Amino acid sequence: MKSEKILITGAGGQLGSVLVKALQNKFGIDNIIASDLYMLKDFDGIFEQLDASDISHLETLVTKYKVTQIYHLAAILSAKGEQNPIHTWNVNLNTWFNVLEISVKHNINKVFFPSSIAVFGDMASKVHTAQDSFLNPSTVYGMSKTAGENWGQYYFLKYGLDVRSLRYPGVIGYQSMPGGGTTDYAVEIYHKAIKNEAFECYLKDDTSLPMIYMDDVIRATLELMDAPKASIKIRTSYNLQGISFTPKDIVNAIKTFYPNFKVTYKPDFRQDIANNWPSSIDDTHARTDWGWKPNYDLHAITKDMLEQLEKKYN
Ligand code: NAD
Ligand code: AKB
Repeated sequence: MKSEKILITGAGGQLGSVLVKALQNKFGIDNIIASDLYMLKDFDGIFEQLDASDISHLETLVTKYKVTQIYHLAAILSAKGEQNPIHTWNVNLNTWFNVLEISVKHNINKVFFPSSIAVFGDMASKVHTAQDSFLNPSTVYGMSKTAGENWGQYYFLKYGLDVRSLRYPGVIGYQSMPGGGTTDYAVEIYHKAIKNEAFECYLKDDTSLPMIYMDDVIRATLELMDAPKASIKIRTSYNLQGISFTPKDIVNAIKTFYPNFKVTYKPDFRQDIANNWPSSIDDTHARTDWGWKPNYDLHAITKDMLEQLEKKYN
């Protein structure tokens, strides 16, 4: 196998911190260049401080390490993005333009762009939302992901750049904390349960959203990036489903392990965001084109989260 040199932007985030380790295991620690706005504490491997809005610094790193693949994770997520919409648009799209331009200029082999269920709005059907649904996102984050998907496809069609992308559901993992999304409650709730603290949920108890466990989402990403080029039929972004559940479902699952766990509900602005998102996703194309299949259901997620967090806190 030809050796790869892989640059990851936004590597210090919820996903990046786990994806970097998976890539280090797969390709070797010396072939992975993690980068983020801020230095990471106790990082094992190659790390570069990089604001991906700075195209000349991005190019310097691509040249310095002879980068062959880029995973562009840097972004501002849905809830945080609403606090400063224009800034969110600029960060999410300008960093992406920089990655696309530098990738073409330096003949990068493959580029990964994480999109989101946030691309859907109230004109898509809520249940089993289809791949080719009409996209009318309600957040600036969703707007930036919708535009980002189309820019990825444009670079594929116009320059032959091998851009691959997934519409991630909300990601749940014990390894890292989420960074300002609408689905963050589904991670925070496990930390509260483990610490024997009550949880105040900012979504209503019956709000069903598509979610995915960290192991599954990392595997999906690596499987997509490993798939033969000819099997990648969608160059905007693939729908991806893990499992759908409501806050009430997750509370019931936690209560099978911690019967005294207490939750109250106080919906805030994130409820409006969630109301516009699908409750489940039709990912037939991912299953057919490159063999996607999730492994974790809510019980398996809950069991693993609680076991792993117990080790972390105790
Ligand atoms: P996160 O907020 O935890 O991490 C994002 C990282 O990007 C942060 O470490 C931040 O410092 C960095 N960043 C922000 N601006 C930057 C810039 N200008 N230059 C360089 N780095 C910058 O997000 P995450 O959950 O790890 O998500 C990673 C990607 O996956 C994002 O593109 C996100 O939209 C997408 N995604 C995540 C989820 C999820 O549930 N976590 C779901 C759907 C899509
Ligand atoms: C968010 O809630 O913003 C993210 C996402 C689903 O894109 N977790």
